[in-house]
Amino acid sequence: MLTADQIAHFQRDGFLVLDEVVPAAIRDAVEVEYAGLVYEMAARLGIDWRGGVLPTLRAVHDAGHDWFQPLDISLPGSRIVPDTPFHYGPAVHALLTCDAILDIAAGLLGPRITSTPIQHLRIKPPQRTVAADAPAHITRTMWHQDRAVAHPEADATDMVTVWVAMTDATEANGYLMVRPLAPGQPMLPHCPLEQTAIPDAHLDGDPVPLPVRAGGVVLLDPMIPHAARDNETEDCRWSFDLRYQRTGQPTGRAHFPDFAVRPGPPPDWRTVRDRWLDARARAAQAPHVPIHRWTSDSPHCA
Ligand SMILES: O=C(O)CCC(=O)C(=O)O
Ligand SMILES: [Fe+2]
Repeated sequence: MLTADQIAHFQRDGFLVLDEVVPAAIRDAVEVEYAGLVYEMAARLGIDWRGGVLPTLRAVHDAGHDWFQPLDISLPGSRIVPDTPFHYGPAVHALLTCDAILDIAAGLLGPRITSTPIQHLRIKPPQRTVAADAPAHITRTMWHQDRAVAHPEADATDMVTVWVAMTDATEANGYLMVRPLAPGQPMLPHCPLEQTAIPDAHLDGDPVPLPVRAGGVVLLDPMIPHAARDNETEDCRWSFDLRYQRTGQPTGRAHFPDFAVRPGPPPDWRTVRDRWLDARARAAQAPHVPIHRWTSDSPHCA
């Protein structure tokens, strides 16, 4: 539950860092669920268990296996086919619907809250091991506003990003950074660069680093510019980014499923997983839906 001071801080600054939010039991269950997925990948490649989910994943990654999409908790923005992999399991669902997070979201959004489909796993291996064409979610993150990566129909949606640290986020492994939120912060131009990102000329103020310990969360206003540098360590940095919004407003990704989480009870995890499976089957039959509104012929992108 947020205090009145924390809510005021978030409303003024557009971010808030909170340590010790997600109970260890919920994080442990997520780790066990991911261990199952990663061991299966490793076994298929003839790689032994390396003493933990992240070291084993590291070996899978070093072997050149394409591991990100099968572990991500949503479908991709690229073309979806009938067997595009993704992961939605009971431990992930327990994380998305845990009271510790929903109480925080309720403090900012009120009592009727929906879990949006704009959510990702981010496991970032050491940058020196990441190929130039690797998916954006496993490498550094360029400056952007979250509002800008949803469709414009959601531009007035009351939404908060909840970034959950599964490992400590440090300077060395690429913690989140924000730029100060201007009063009435407008949407900044984004360009389809290496990632969809704000050109440097449109960024103001010094980056503010947001270190947080495993189990903590970073809350972000949809308009705050944020980024993360390379993971310069030899270990993986692990987080999830989740998003919640007022129920009834557009999510900005209508071709993916959302579900109400408050007032409870939320649907069972299998119901949510099945909605993702249905969305995948539909998307595979339909014309591709681009998730970005930005084109490179804008004058900002020259
Ligand atoms: O973890 C990262 O590198 C970026 C996360 C992010 O952009 C988000 O959660 O909205
Ligand atoms: Fe973001």
